[in-house]
Amino acid sequence: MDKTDVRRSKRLSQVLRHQPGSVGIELDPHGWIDLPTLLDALAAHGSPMTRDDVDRVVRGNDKQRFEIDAVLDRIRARQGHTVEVDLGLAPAEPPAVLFHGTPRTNVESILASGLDRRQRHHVHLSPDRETAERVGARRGDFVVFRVDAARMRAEGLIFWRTDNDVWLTDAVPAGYLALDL
Ligand code: HQG
Repeated sequence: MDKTDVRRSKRLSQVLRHQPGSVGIELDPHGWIDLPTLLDALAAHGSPMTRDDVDRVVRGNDKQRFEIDAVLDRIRARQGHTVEVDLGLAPAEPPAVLFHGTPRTNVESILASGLDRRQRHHVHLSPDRETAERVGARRGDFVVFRVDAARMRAEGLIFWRTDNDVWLTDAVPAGYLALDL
């Protein structure tokens, strides 16, 4: 994906996850917005994109962040929202171990109080160490935690899986976490 498309992708993330109001739109309760409405709104707020641009950004997205519903001609972010949305995900059985990459500066606080969802709706967990490394590396020097998902499940905690293989849960208490050295 070239630089301009990365910029378009970031703009779509901002509007579809965090600030639909910044271009004067409202998402439906499940996070969807009609594509023609979105394109008009982006054009009216200084970030014009064509339908082809959006299709290309959705298709070429490294993490498949967005989904298009071709039947109803609408789009949404698959996860990562800070605005209230119900993604309609069904609880799912996670792998026995999940991973979470985070800046090294967070270690002490996470070991003391566990992982919490911060601005997002859920804690985001990765199915493999490599993905967690990429998430952690977004902010520089990082560590990776192992999450004992099997024991969390056995003890009644719930997980959801997004279509792009991100595992979500409400919180990870410190007792289920270990640094993956
Ligand atoms: C940390 C990106 C201290 C947590 C990525 C993380 C991911 C704590 C940060 C997705 C803490 C929140 C999500 C505690 C949590 N003390 N720090 N008690 N509890 N944290 O961005 O997981 O590109 O909201 O470790 O690739 O980093 O947006 O979550 O460092 O998949 O598609 O608080 O976002 O995907 O940061 O990233 P974030 P995240 P996209």
